[in-house]
Amino acid sequence: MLRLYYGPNACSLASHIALEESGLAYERTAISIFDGEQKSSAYLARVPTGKVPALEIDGHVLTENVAIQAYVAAAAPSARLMPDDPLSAAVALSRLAWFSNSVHISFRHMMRPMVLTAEETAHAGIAARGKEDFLHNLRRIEAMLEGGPWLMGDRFTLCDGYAMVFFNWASFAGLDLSPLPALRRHAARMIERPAVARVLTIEGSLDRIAEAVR
Ligand SMILES: N[C@@H](CCC(=O)N[C@@H](CS)C(=O)NCC(=O)O)C(=O)O
Repeated sequence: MLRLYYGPNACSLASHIALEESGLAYERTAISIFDGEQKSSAYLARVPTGKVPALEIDGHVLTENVAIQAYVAAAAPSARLMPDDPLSAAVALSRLAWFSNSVHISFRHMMRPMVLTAEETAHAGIAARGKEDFLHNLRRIEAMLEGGPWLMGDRFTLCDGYAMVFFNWASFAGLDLSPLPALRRHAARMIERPAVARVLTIEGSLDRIAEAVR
């Protein structure tokens, strides 16, 4: 039995897309991170990190998008969510790790500088640097799409689902996406996938993304 704990429009979108694309049977529970539900005693009793995503697998709780995605890919080999050859699989894993440890963090600095310091005079500077880093990271993803149409070439992989998190956040933050045509084409291709469209509908962001790719 699988149950995904996710926050609508949070980074857990990467795991949500992986599960929906995998064809595995799973249940989902939305956690309202804007209301602080991830810090409730009920959630902390299940997921001590107090973060989303978390995947409950027969009572075992797995955290971290990269680990959840790797589990899903291994549990559903017929969905072919990772490249087949070892080098390409390692490159895909390297991209997933970078998404998690750098791209996510740059957006966090941009939107939530207060998590780094309570010193209010520092917030504008941290947010500005976060925005600069996030835009730089989006340009790197744009360059990765050069060989396209997917991030790892001719086939959808877990990397594409994770990249959707950042397109979603960029459109939510109202960033100018016109200098990133490949990223916009990628998002347009993503929302044509029935599994991705289902997830974005459930999370409430399909219409905004459809507008942003026009
Ligand atoms: N590296 C983790 C990051 C998890 C994370 O920071 N999740 C955020 C949502 S994007 C969260 O739960 N924030 C709520 C909080 O920190 O209170 C992963 O990729 O799973």
